[in-house]
Amino acid sequence: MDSQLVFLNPETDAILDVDVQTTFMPGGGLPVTGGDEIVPTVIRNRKRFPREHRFGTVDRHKKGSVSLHTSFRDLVPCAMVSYHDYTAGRLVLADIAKFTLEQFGEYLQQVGSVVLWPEHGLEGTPEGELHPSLSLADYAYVLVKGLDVLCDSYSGFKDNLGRSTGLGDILRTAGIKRIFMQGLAFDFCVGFSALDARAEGFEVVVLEDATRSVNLPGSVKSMRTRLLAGGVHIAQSSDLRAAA
Ligand code: VGL
Ligand code: ZN
Repeated sequence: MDSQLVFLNPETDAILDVDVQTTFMPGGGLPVTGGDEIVPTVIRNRKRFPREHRFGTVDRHKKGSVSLHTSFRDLVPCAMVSYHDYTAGRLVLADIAKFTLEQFGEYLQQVGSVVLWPEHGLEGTPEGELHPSLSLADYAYVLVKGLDVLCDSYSGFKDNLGRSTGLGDILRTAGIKRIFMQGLAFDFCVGFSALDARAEGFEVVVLEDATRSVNLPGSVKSMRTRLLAGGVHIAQSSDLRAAA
């Protein structure tokens, strides 16, 4: 992989730690291979930014949400479901579902196909919080996403229906022009956050070695292609340098 030094600008650069949570690490609800290995790198990178330029996201869901396979009967974790599965009458709700089948059908019609994840980041559990090695006090702002039982949210900037979370405005107000991203997972929440930040006009650099991927079939290759097509830079932590 090409390497190019990146000189940090202390005035206009921010770091965004995406979903650094035990739920995305071995032993967690949605384990990402090697997810735990990034924590020291994440912390080391974060130290290069002043506290007022450190941001984070936390993925947090309620049981019975549209994004979890346990809201349905007879579906395996990570099942892909499309609007066609709905119209064909193949979907049956579990008793814990906090939505109607009609609401789910409408959601599918709008977002296309979805992945029904294993239970992860549950509200009221440690898995729905920052990793214990990280603290809210270390950040200017940490955005919680995924709490809407009717809509998943991969990106920290917009939910999966395209509604703004307000994070872009917060970063703009802080004078941020370029966002460095790290965390979990590259092929979902980091990737979609990067694409949406770019669409909001930020320069975006994903620190690849400080990420790991869920790795569904084709998900890493497809995200990498989208990121490069969208003008997101991919760099390594070792490329970072203090302001020239
Ligand atoms: C994520 C799937 C579901 C992520 C969150 O943080 O990448 N992926 N929820
Ligand atoms: Zn999630």
